[in-house]
Amino acid sequence: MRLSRFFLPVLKETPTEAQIVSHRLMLRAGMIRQEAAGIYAWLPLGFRVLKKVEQVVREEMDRAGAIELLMPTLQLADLWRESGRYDAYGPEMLRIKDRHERELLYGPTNEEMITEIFRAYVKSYKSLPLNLYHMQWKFRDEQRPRFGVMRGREFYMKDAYSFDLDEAGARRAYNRMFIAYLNAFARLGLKAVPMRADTGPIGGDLSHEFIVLAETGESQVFCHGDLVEMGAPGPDVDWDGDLQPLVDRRTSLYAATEEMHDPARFEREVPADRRLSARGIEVGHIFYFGEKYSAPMRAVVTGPDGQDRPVQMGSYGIGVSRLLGAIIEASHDAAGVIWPDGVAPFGLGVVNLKPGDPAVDTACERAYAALSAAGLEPLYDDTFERAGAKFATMDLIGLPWQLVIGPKGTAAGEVELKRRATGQRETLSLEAALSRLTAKA
Ligand code: 5CA
Repeated sequence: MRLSRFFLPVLKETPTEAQIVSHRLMLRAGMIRQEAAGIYAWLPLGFRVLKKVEQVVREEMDRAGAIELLMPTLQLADLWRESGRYDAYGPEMLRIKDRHERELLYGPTNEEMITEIFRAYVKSYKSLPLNLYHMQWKFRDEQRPRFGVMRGREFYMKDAYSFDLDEAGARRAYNRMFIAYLNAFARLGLKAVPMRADTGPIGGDLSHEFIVLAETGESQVFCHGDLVEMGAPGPDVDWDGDLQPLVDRRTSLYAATEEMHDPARFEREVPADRRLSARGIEVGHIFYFGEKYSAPMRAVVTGPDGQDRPVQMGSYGIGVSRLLGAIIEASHDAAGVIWPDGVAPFGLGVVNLKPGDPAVDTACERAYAALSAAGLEPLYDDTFERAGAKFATMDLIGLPWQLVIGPKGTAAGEVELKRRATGQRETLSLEAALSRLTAKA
């Protein structure tokens, strides 16, 4: 992409309405624009990152055996009356009427609808296990939308729903999601700690939140310090095998959100020097709730014994749009965002320090063509801005590499390659820089 033809409305001023760094940087880097309280337009740069994050989450869901579909944003109120949640959900639910006075709602989550789809088609244990997921906009009329995409009213969620014959099967499904979540967050450059959590309006008796530690987090959390550095199991686990030991390793150490915190247990189980009390951002939340929806909505399957029983369910959410804020909170400096390689909106920036200079233009065009062909998705700054402004914009938008090409260097056969994360610069020939960069592709 040529910057001269892109739409990147960066802000010079620091927006005063933004209280936390990720919100400020997303506004300044021209990623999002607030259209109403908690409702954002995703500008091209932000939209590119959203798609990258979504793709990482998708790949890890697919790896764990979940199957993607897409449900609508609008749902019939009658469906929610079947589970009893239409009245129970309260003012967070956006209720809508169509021209026939039919009651609809903008979905805050999809347990009811997925149960309706399941019961329409699946009748036998032979179709199980099944895990269906989608990525869709949700609406919750939050009392205090704030911190940009962190707590929006309209936000983008990945939600998965598992169906199993019995509790043992449902636990295996839960464990698969537990591991898939750790892997997805690790790929996004995040250290996410699973913590025992309250189930709130989703319900059920087993639940973990995945928390990224950050000073600006909305939740107070308590955990054993070792959990933060434990790392993810990686993609090569036996997804059909027994994942319980991997889960147990992470759930046997104390970790709880404020609502579930037991100070006496915390002090008993965690040595004083390992006690971590911190703020955290909830990036994912998984629930096992058994028959909470399948019983009232009569989603039953016939078991091997010929008996019908309500299917055992769990649901698994990731705040995809919130993740952008969490990644920025975890990875930025005074100059701007530092995107982890896998989710950067462009693979690198090519900075032309003197557009119009034939030698520099030629070198830049060569670099741009070679890097594009290698699939690196370069953003080529071919604009006539001052050099200082170009560097500031590149640092602000946080692409992993900057390839800087100017008249002096070009005369000497040299370019400069800068790693955004470390600030390290290296002078080398254009050929060497291109082969270094394309080797990473
Ligand atoms: N049905 C379940 C799981 S699919 C569910 O809705 N869980 S949830 O309420 O915990 O939401 C899942 C994830 O969505 C949360 O972990 C959080 O990362 C994200 N999320 C929830 N509310 C918001 C919000 N207002 N703005 C941005 N992200 C949100």
